[in-house]
Amino acid sequence: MKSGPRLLRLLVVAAALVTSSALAQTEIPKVFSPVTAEFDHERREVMIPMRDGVKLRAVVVIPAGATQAPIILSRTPYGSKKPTTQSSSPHAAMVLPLADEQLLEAGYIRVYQDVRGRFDSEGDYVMTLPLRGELNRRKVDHATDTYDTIEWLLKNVEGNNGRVGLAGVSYGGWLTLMGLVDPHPALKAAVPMYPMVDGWIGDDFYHNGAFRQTMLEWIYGMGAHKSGDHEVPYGYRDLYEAFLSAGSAEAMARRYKADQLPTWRKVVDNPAYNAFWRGQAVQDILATRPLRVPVLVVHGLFDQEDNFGGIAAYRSLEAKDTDNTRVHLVVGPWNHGQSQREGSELGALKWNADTSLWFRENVLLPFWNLHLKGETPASPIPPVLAFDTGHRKWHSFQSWPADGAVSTTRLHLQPDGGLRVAEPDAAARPYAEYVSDPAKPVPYRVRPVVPMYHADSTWGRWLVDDQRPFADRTDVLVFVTEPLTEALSISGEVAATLFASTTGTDADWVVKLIDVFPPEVRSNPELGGYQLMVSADILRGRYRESLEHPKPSEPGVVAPYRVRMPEANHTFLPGHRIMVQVQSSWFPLYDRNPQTFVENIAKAEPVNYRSATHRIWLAPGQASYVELPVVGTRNLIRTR
Ligand code: PG9
Repeated sequence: MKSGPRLLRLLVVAAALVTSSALAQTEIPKVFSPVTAEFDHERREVMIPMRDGVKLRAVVVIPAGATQAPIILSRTPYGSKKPTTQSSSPHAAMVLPLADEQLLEAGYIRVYQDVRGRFDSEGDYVMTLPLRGELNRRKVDHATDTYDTIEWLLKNVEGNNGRVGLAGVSYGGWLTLMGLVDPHPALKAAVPMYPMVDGWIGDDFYHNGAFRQTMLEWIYGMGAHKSGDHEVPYGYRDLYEAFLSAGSAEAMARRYKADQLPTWRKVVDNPAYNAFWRGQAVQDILATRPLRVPVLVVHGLFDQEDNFGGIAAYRSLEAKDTDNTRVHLVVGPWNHGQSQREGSELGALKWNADTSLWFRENVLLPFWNLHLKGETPASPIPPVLAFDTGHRKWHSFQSWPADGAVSTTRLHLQPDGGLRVAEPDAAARPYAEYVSDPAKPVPYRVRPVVPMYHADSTWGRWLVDDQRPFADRTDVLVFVTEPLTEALSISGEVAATLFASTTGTDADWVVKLIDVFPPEVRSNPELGGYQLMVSADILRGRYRESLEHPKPSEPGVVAPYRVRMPEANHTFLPGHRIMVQVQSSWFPLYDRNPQTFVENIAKAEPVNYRSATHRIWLAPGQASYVELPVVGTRNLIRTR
């Protein structure tokens, strides 16, 4: 006779079941079609089959009503979806990267594609997969993938006019150069921007043999996960502290298990310029191929990642451009990739105009329009267009640098700290010396050195950092001219020859060519007394005689060390001074030279790191100097 409470309990249970089943039901419809009627474009995600059966993901953005539209293809290891889904808007220009705005307005079809093995593409990822041959035994490479992609796009994207352009930045710039090897006949123009060309000489991995160990971050991002979903869990805000506490580059990688990543192994286990690096040096590959496609190479004078590749690729391509009409070079005041973004300033430097937008509207778009639409540009695209980072003006030339009107001028480092054309006289103390202590390496930036890809990283600006904080260190030598009475312009290759000796058996040599601004600058007070690097690089001393066969230094013996430095295009204005700083570490960007010769510096043991005294010789016959490519016939630097 207790049916009342039992009934109530049953009712409660039933109600709970009804509620929970209602909650369990998904509120997302199986099919939901967003409103696209107002869209000015159609966005398609497709899988494109390659000749080996592997399918590569591409995103195709087609302007509404496209007919006779050329296609511009960018291939990327960084994700094709990211640049094509940045915001929600019916307007393609609001969705695609800023630099696509002009292309969309001009009615181009835009395609982004994931390279094999990355993001939504099938197949295996290999870091900068070499062309088929010694270093790649497969039947495919990025040349064939580009070819197969173009073939498919022409047949499957309606409204195209049968003409394709290929473009990309950095890794994408390298991919663009790969696409020029046995190109598809429909490939009518290419724009490699800031391309990685030689990973050992002066691009991402080594500079003149010195290892850029902070590439750990990139290698980890690319190698630990197909879609870059892992970042190095550094646990440090200051990479100076992180790398110093680990010891060698290899010890640092071990800390995060990155030493197991195949890309890390390849880069670190090939420390010299051997067949691995030489066999994929793109400037050499391009030199052996005919020029079939018009090319516009984009190079940044403050490119913190690939400041060798652009001009090196240009030189190889230009050698085949017999009538000087098909290969162009644009040298801008940009950091890595900046021509694709805003370009009015870089750090403390202000150009008083958006140099990037100007370039995209007045050079890049006319180049595409000429080759992909057959439209004659309003004014001819010059073979070379270069921005002078001192005068802050564009100049056009027939050839790089400065139409060949350049003569090499040596500026000698002087025992009194001066920098003059004349060799120093015999001096009582014909050298300058410093103690280089691996326990206290010279930072390449003011600390904290924030990880490259951190949200608040300013890595992209480091080449324009003020060098004053380093000039005061006892392990940095400084040589400087008097204030200039006349402007001095340089254009092209910069180098330094140091006659040096060390108490150790190996050393690194860093040379920085600096424009010292006058003590006050009315138009930009931040630049008062600023020390701006115009060209700077590092040489691992063991490669002074051979890039392939390293050799120890003999303690106390003076030897010449030639430091190849990035090309410049700069005017030192009257009232400015030219400075050279010399030091033996640039940490943690480059791993520390232990200063005792070991087989592989990346794997040095703690006992190998020793303090050493380095001497830079400033004597007749052993006079250290920088070589400046001075524009014009003048080769004397007059000072006040
Ligand atoms: N500098 C990057 C990179 C290119 C090629 C190889 C390794 C790194 C990049 O920006 O893509």
